[in-house]
Amino acid sequence: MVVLATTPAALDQISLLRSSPEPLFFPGVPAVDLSSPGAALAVVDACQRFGFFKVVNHGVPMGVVDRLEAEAVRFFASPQVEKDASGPANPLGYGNKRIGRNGDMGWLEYLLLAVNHQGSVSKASPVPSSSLREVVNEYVGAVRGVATWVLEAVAEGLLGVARRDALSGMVADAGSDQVFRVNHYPPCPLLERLPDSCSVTGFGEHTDPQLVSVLRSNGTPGLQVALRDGRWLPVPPDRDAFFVIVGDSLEVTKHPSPSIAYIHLLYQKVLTNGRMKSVRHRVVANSLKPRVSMIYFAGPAPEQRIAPLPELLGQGHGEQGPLYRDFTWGDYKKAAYRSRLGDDRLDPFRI
Ligand code: GA4
Repeated sequence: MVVLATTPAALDQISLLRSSPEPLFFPGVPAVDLSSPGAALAVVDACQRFGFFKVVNHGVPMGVVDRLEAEAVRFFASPQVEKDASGPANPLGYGNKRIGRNGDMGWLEYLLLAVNHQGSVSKASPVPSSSLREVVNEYVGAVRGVATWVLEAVAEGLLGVARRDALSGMVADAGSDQVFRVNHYPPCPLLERLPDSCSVTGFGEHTDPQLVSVLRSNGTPGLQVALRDGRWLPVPPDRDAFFVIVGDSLEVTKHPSPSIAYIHLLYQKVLTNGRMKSVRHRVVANSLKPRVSMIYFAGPAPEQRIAPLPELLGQGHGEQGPLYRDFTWGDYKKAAYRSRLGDDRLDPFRI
């Protein structure tokens, strides 16, 4: 974080970040072609190595994506008083600069909605208009297919075809906890008044608590992901692709035997003593162009136990006792909402 002698008042309480001094050498964000025969293996590999990848040839009609983007742009351009009618986000609804309940601030406004197990915005969510509700339903219905495909590929890669639904079933469950958010990062002209080495926080660094998140943005850059060595990698925007982010509840690691991959629900930290993590990511503001992103978060039902899948137990990798106590998604979510964005949310669950 950077501290300046005089910070413009509009940026009050929003953290400034130091930009990366030199461009990173990185071969690029892994891209998985969902229509290719090797897609399932590529997904498992990308989850293991980066916890982040993009999918192309995903089959989601671009018309649906464009319609949602247009509706979102219209909503965020509407008078403040109209937007405020769907807020403040608590946690659902329209939010402006404030993220969560514990003092996190970013250069953005957003709409956060709950989604039911059929992929429709839940009746209780404060949706500003019926046209927005309609297009969000259409979009979420399509994009959760991408999340399901990814979860099925991971389960099949690790457990075999008979258990293909071991993870996706948690999201299809009638009580599953799915969330959808649209973020609008307005241009931040104040950036021009800051030293070149400074960026403004759009959305502070964090990991997503759920299983997987599927993100799509317009062509404005800003998203960055943390590499395993802690350096931040700017992700070039791709309007036609979806970015998949591995969440806290789904972490993938490799057994010491190189050919066997294992998936663990949080449990892998026990195995690697915290060396492998779900991917930290953040968004930095842009001085000129607005960024619009839409993210679907696939979470299980509140009573779902977060523990290793039974097949993965007793396969010789239990050298160390569990470092985390048994807990459910409901427990984890409650704790997440008590945390700050950048916190290590697993901490209270350590034995
Ligand atoms: C991060 C992932 C999702 O955007 C989200 C976020 C939620 C919020 O914006 O209200 C949280 C954040 C997210 C993790 C910690 C808590 C809760 C803000 C925050 C400080 C909707 C979610 O599920 O967790």
